[in-house]
Amino acid sequence: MNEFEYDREQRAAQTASRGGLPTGSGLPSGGVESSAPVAGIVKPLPPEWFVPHETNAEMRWDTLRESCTGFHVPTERFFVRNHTSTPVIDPDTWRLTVTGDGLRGPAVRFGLAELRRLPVTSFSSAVECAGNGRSFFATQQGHGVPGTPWALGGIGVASWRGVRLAEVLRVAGLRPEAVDVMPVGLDPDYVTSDGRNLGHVRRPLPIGKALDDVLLAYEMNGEPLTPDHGAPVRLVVPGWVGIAWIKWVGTIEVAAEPLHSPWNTEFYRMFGPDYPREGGAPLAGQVVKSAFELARGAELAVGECHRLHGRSWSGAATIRQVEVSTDGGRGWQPARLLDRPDAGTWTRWSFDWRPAYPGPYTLLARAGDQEGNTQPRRSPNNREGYLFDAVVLHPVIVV
Ligand SMILES: Nc1nc2c(c(=O)[nH]1)N[C@H]1C(S)=C(S)[C@@H](COP(=O)(O)O)O[C@H]1N2
Ligand SMILES: [Mo]
Repeated sequence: MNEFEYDREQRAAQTASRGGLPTGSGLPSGGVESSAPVAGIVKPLPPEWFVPHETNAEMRWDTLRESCTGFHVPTERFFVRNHTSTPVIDPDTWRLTVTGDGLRGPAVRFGLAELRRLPVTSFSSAVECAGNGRSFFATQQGHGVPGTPWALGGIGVASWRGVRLAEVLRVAGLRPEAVDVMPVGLDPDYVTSDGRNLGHVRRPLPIGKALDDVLLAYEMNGEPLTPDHGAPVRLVVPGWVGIAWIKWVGTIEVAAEPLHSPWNTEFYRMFGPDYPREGGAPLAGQVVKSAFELARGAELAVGECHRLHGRSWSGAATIRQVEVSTDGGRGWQPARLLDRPDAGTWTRWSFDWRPAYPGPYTLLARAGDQEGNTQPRRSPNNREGYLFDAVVLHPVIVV
């Protein structure tokens, strides 16, 4: 059995046995301590696991290892990105309505039990906010941007189980003329800071992607979806920015002409001097990123061997290689990949380092994927701070 097979087994075991809070180190004695709750998020947000940002909760990378979480992020510690607040929906009375002129006939409604009777598909995939890494535009590129100041914890990988959107559209009677599909969330209307009510969170998806690999998921990590992650049903859109992964889906509009919403016109496009006035194309695929499972500013003992861990991912293709620099980017050495790279998820890696001298160091990790996408020194500046893919400087102190 090679290292990848070993890892795959661990991964399968983890999916099978998930549930409950991680035990062991990483938590203060007495269990999970709750931080100040984030308005609108239902689950507890212990400060060991999350950094709160307004209505959102960022996953902490530095405590991922201590609790032996493995390949998938347990649902309890998965990041949450809410435009408004988590609705708690009764799965027994919930209905999905599929409607629009992209269908041959009238609207079709599905209950949860009906969806569960359709062919089942499951796979692992990363959901990542388009703004993940946004704070580094300011700290590394001197380009301050509004919006949630994510470090790198606006991402999580879970196993998802559900029915293909293609199957549901087929049952609903899709016309060949259909071009766009718009899932609409059941969370409260989104009102901007200047008081405009933009209605329910919703974003059109081109029919090509909708019929390709998109899932209407009702399970995450082997359990029914939890309220914060879209119960009873959310979209899973492999490789695409998180906003495409609409949670709490109530309606799906299928149209024979292009659809628009503020989430594909006003937001989630690249804006700024380098882009057209109406913005670049609606954001679709995610970029390449890498993260250390280590605190920023961590103290490491001089002369000892440290096994550094991290993960790299790309929305476009499987990870091809990961390199680490311990001297601020002058020298690079390959990291050891711990997973067989797989499209749509992350690849874990490790790197052994024995620092010879005390003092401050800057660690860097950079990955490339099979399509030749890599991590540049600078990301394209854009007004909203989307798609930060540059190499992140990770300061540590050797003592
Ligand atoms: N209905 C609805 N769906 C939504 C959102 C939302 O606010 N409302 N946020 C989106 C964004 S921006 C992201 S990044 C992901 C986050 O998924 P998670 O909270 O399960 O991690 O959900 C997406 N789906
Ligand atoms: Mo997002």
